[in-house]
Amino acid sequence: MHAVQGRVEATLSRLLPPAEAIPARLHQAMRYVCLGAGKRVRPLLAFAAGELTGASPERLEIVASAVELIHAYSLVHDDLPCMDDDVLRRGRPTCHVEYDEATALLVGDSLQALAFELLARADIGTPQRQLEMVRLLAHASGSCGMAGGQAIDLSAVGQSLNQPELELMHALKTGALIRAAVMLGALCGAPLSEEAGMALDRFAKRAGLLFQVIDDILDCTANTATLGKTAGKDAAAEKPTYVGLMGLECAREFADNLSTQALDSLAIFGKDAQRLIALTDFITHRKF
Ligand code: GRG
Repeated sequence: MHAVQGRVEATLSRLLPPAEAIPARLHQAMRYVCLGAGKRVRPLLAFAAGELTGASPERLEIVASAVELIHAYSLVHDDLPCMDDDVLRRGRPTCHVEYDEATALLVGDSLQALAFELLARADIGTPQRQLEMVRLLAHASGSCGMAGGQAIDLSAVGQSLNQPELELMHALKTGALIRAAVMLGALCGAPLSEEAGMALDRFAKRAGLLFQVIDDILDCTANTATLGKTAGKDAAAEKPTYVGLMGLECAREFADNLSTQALDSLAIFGKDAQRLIALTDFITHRKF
């Protein structure tokens, strides 16, 4: 994990515009939000999925970075006063606090654009494969994916959602990008059989939901210093969560079941799925 995290940090640092390049303030802010922190869960998943298809690390570092750029953009926009209005992210002042709102907006826009530029320009497969990757990441990020999930999240404040509604919101807001990370990693290597591709997609969906259920649990059980972001925000903002819906104990049980189901979907890959198995364990037991 440390090796992949280090590699992604180095790749992002190489691919982001230098801090002194004009417009320097924007480029400094882009580097501020992307470098030096973050668990890099999505890149780790991309690398682990890539192992199943024999993908090269040179290709994987590009798609992993593209997904991480989209993730970083989403966090910057999510923290803005017009959205979740938060002042702390990854243990540091949020982008609009450290810089200003207009810069934060442009940072998000620029990171999103850079993600697609990377997928389009780097040598990561045949042109047809690259087009498929661009389509996959765009769909996962847009109104039928992450941005759509965020819209549902914003409109659900103060509402009570039932389990299928909550699941849809999280499948879009958090799950879509996690799923894309897994599938993009796999797409960097040899094609999977239809059966294996479906099994991997099942895994990715379950891992995405698991990630979010754990996030809900941590929001009400961990403290701000450990999380590196403001704890207890969901309840304070009257957001529907798994803990709110089913209580803490049932949410934990639900997470354990999802973890087992995610691991079950990997059975078809045998020992090749070792890293995805380890990551599932990491996601299930993470403390921040
Ligand atoms: C603004 C278009 C737009 C989308 C925002 C993903 C998202 C939608 C908002 C993030 C808010 C949030 C706290 C969501 C819960 C799950 C989540 C994505 C947590 C943060 O991801 P981690 O834990 O963060 O992987 P690090 O900092 O480790 O990268």
